[in-house]
Amino acid sequence: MNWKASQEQLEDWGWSQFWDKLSLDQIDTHQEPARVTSQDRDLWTIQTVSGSKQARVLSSRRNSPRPAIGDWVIVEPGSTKTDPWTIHKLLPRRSQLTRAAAGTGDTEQVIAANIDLIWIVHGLDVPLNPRKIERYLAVAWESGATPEIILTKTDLAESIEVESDELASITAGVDVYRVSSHDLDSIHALKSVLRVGSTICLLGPSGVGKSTLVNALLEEQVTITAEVRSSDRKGRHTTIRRELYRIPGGACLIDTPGIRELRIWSLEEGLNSAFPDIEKIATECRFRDCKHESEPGCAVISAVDAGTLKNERLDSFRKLQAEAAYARRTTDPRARAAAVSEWKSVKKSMKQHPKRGNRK
Ligand SMILES: Nc1nc2c(ncn2[C@@H]2O[C@H](COP(=O)(O)OP(=O)(O)OP(=O)(O)O)[C@@H](O)[C@H]2O)c(=O)[nH]1
Ligand SMILES: [Mg+2]
Ligand SMILES: [Zn+2]
Repeated sequence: MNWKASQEQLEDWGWSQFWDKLSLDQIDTHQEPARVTSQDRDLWTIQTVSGSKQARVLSSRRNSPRPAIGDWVIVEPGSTKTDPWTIHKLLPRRSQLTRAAAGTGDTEQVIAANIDLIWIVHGLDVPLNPRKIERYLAVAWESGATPEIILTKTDLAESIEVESDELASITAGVDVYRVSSHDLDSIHALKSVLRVGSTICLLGPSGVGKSTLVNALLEEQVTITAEVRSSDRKGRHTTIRRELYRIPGGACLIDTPGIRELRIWSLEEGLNSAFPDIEKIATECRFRDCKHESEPGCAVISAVDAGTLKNERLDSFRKLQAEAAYARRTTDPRARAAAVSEWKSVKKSMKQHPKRGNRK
């Protein structure tokens, strides 16, 4: 099938001019673009102009990046109808949501690629943890997509106004939506702001209602949900695989498994975007590279002393900053080398000041 003639179908799945320009000279006549919608080990499900297919990666190059959910790839049909398709190439990503993989944390895990929005989902049946939301916001901004906060289970919220006060201080400039699966109007209101062809990745701990929301927006049971534990309202990690769904005539939604711990893989601009208040105050610091720890003339520390910035928020900022620096040191060889030489000069200066070095 000539994919060019049916390109509109791909636009519903998020294809845009961005890749059109890039891929024109990369696609052979027997190849076509497709979007990765799910993955089960070495088998990917892709959306092509002729529907959903199974595909494998051409394994000739060992270290080439593996496709993530949401990736656009160049594919070729299998030799028979039942053969899986072949993924030849990964097209450049417009955005990518990453974290450090579970375990030692020294490998990158791409949660989703080519996303426009990230929905940070929190269930109002449990107290809101502002520090957790800050972490999610920083990671989300870092991806290149725009974060939004989705508060679910409004029907179970006891003190929603208290929650909103606390939330307002950490989510300045971020849209916040409140929904309940028992209130269809709230679901329709959310659905009405979705852009056709845009891609949204849902992110949050287990049991907050991500899959319930996906089903509600699709008006179809596409993914399973399960009750939370009644003792502590913790979820049961029901969704085990990331999957991209399309609302007919609407946006694409990526449902993800509940996150136990969102570890930082890389964090640069995302940190400032999540803490615009600190970024603004920091322009007044005496030193441009002020870390807001104990430097003289630090405007951020002054703001905490003056009570205009919450200490917990600065702590949270520093913690993420330190975690990002740690991740850089342990993963990027160049950054690691720089950190080592910095450490050497610290040790050297301690030798030059033996008293300080020996002081107990
Ligand atoms: N009362 C109420 N219950 C909800 C709402 N949204 C979800 N739930 C319930 O919360 C439980 C967990 O929902 P899921 O959609 O499975 O949660 P999840 O975030 O997908 O969880 P994981 O897949 O484990 O990450 C289910 O019993 C849902 O019925 C809501 O707005 N109100
Ligand atoms: Mg789920
Ligand atoms: Zn400072």
